[in-house]
Amino acid sequence: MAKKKLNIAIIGGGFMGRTHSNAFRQAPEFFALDHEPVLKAVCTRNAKGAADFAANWGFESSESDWRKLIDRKDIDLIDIASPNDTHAEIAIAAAAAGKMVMCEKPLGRTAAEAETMVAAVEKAKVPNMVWYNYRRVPAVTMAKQLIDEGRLGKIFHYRAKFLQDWTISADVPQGGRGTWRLDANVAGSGVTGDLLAHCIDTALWLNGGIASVTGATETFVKQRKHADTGETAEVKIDDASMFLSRFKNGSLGLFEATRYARGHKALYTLEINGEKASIFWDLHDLHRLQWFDHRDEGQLRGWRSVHITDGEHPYMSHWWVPGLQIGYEHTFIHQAADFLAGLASGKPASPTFRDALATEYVTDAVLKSAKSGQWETVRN
Ligand code: SOE
Repeated sequence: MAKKKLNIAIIGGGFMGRTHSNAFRQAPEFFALDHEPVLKAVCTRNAKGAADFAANWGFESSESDWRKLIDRKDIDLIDIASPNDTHAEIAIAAAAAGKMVMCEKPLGRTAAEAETMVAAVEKAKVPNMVWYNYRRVPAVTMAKQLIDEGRLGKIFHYRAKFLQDWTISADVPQGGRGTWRLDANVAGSGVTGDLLAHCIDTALWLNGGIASVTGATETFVKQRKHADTGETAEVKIDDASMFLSRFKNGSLGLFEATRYARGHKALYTLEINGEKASIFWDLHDLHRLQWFDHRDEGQLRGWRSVHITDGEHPYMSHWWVPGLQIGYEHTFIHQAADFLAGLASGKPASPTFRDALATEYVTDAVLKSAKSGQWETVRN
């Protein structure tokens, strides 16, 4: 059967533009899909940069004005991989033009902004998805399966952290290429929207909704030079953020994200403790799932380190032979494949924009609580 061509335009040629381009290139090579992704166009602000990116990744054309892509009849899907302050405007215009929309996380800079994006894709009834890639680490997907099968029993605790150390120096500017995450106007928030959002998305998926939170944030470096203006200005993002939560299922949550954990570059870990069993996962050892089962024979009871590389593990039958592991970029390939499979089956892959809005409600409540010093109810 001839495959249906799906013409894709990616907006953004940075780190995420690369992960998404690679995902759409690789997905049809490893997954049997009805759709054939076609890299039609890439857009970055700099025309030469866009042309170079297009040549490197095999895009048919390049642009420096994203609006031209929205007007093009030969584009089916707009994939937003540009900084956070561009997400809403592009997504709303793309949906109004009847295009499918995929968006890098976080969906919006605030929940209010994200709501406008959800309304736009739902009004236009266009397929949509947010790139919360860590759901598609095979070990994390497997954790979801084990929880859904009831193997952990009642869940008591959910614990997650995402630690980095790249902004400790006061010389790192705010704003500009590579450092826009430090500019609140562009990013919305600091580690709450950038890193905790990953932890929250995974938590909501694995352990269900969060009812209330109490949090604290800190901005350790108060002033930084702005890369665009050269002026030193107040830093308005949170450098570190932590919160306690009550999940709707009665379990307690403990979350932390920071860019000031010296020695840690991207340490995302999560642990879930249930009545019958516990799970631990670590991004630096992403192909392993640590599993403790209280039902094991007493003398031999202990933590097992399961190498998630067998054909029977999630996604792994699509890759090499048992025992050979895959990595970070594969999470994006899995997500692209799931999105395309969802188009064919009519069963949308998650997280949709609406699913991702739930994360925004939590991050908004954490930031509100950091200001109020109170427990805050999470909108649902
Ligand atoms: C920040 O450094 C960052 O690149 C995040 O923006 C990504 O979402 C995360 O996966 C890795 O760290």
